[in-house]
Amino acid sequence: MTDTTSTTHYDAVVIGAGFAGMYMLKKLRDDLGMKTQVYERGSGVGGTWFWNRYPGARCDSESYIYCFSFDDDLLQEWNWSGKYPEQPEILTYLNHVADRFDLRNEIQFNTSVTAAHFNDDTGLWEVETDQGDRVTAQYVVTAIGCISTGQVPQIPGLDSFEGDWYHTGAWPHDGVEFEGKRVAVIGTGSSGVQSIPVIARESKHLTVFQRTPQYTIPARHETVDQEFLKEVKANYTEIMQKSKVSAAGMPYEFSEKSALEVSDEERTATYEALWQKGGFNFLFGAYADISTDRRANDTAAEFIRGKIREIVKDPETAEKLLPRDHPFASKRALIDTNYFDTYNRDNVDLVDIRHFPIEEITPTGLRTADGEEYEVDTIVFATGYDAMTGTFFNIDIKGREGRELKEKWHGGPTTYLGLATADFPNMFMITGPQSPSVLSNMPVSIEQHVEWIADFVEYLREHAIDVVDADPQAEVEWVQHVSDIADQTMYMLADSWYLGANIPGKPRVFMPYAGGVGPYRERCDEIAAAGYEGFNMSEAKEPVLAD
Ligand code: N01
Repeated sequence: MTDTTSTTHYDAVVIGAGFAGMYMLKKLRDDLGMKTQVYERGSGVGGTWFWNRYPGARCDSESYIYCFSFDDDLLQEWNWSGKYPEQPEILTYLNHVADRFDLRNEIQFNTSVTAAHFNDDTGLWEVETDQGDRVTAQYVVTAIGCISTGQVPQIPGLDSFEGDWYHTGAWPHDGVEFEGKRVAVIGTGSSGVQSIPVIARESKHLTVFQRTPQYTIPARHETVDQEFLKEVKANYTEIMQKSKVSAAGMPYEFSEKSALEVSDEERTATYEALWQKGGFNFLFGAYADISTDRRANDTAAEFIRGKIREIVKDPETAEKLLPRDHPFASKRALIDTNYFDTYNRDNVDLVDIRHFPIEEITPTGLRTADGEEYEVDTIVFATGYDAMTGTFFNIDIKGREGRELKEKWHGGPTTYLGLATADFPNMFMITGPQSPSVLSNMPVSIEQHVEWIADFVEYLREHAIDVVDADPQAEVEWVQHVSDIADQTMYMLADSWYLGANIPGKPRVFMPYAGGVGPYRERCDEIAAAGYEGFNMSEAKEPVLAD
């Protein structure tokens, strides 16, 4: 596609400037001395935190572990204010990181990569952007996020709607005025559960359109306890190390007990204590078999249903909110601030669209299949993402002999370690499909991938290897392993975006790796120690050096 004689050549092109792209740039540029170009579609750094500015947006990981750990001074100097960091605070942090490490010069903003084609003759990637850039690079690293292509369902009539509508993942930077407005929120995943309580407070009336009721645990959000932060800072090395070898990238205590080996009284007391403590403690700290044994899981699910009945005053509304069709934490586990309480407000209604889906959006609102009309001024789509693969497919990626990534992955993504995919040489994916990614505290998984990729690139340079590709057989075995692990979990029993179930026509394949952050890291390290087992390496026909 590109005339390589007239283009700029880079050692590496990185796509995206969120946590992943920023750190990858720093490693390649500062540690390996590589000429690196980052392309970022937003006008600033931050990735998901640049786009997700909806009311109530904050992270479910506690702030002291939702950050980079690669620099001790950075860890010591940054002071989080919220226990769970809010979007503006995370974005401020990421801007601070960009300034502190002088990253902006190599990031071209407002630029989407539209195509990346591997040239078999030169062993180089040819990259094009929507701003007319045509460059070559030895390596392409995707740092495009797992949840970055929003999905607005195809409901007839949206074009005719006379009010305003928004998707949570593409929120206007100057905010949305809800005062005096009748608002519809469609969707009750993480984004819905976070935004609904805030929109309820700000709007005249809120109607929530719920397809699947959710299990959610109170976050117990508060300002950071300064004494706690002091203790954290004194012990950061151990805390981060514990996170790196843990199951989910968080330094929590994990229970080793079975929910079925204790008395009903003891179990209820444990659940109650963890419900009061809040956050992911409930999921990790209760019982080891909640995520693998349906009977154990049922005990937690029933406890949460009891809490919903207790909190929500109107029994009919409470009944609609009870999750029954999937196990607890088989969809993304949620934590919330006043979610169920919100349904006690006079200005909030809940509409069950499982049985009577939204049939049409009219100029003045929404109509459901039972013929009910809901007049609204504003519609908020909290309807999620074409996760894990959608953003890859937005880019025309072609590997060896013009093979399209979209065609290779038409039955679901296939990768080696979630880091590479056979026939797409010299392309690395940060938190790609079949790595722990979205089942973990993301910065921990991102740092592991960035450091592993940088070590590998250094190894390749030291060994004068120009082209590296995942071995197809190693990939087949990894894909099988990912699937075998998933089959042992509750994840297979829900219609979730982990399985692509939210996107009509998407193959039902479990996309992240559920074997745990610690064991995954160990496997990656073993592979590296064995001379990067499972990768085929060769010299390029015409090596090209960046100036
Ligand atoms: O999206 P979701 P999200 N008609 O896919 C419903 C991360 N995140 O943006 O469950 C009607 O989870 C859908 O219903 P159902 C986090 O990893 C993190 O909330 O498919 N309804 C569901 O209720 C998270 O998991 C944070 O039946 C439709 C909702 O919309 C991921 O991003 C904050 C529909 C979508 O839920 C995505 O979360 C925010 C349709 N056609 C996000 N299509 C934090 O860390 C979908 N729905 C806090």
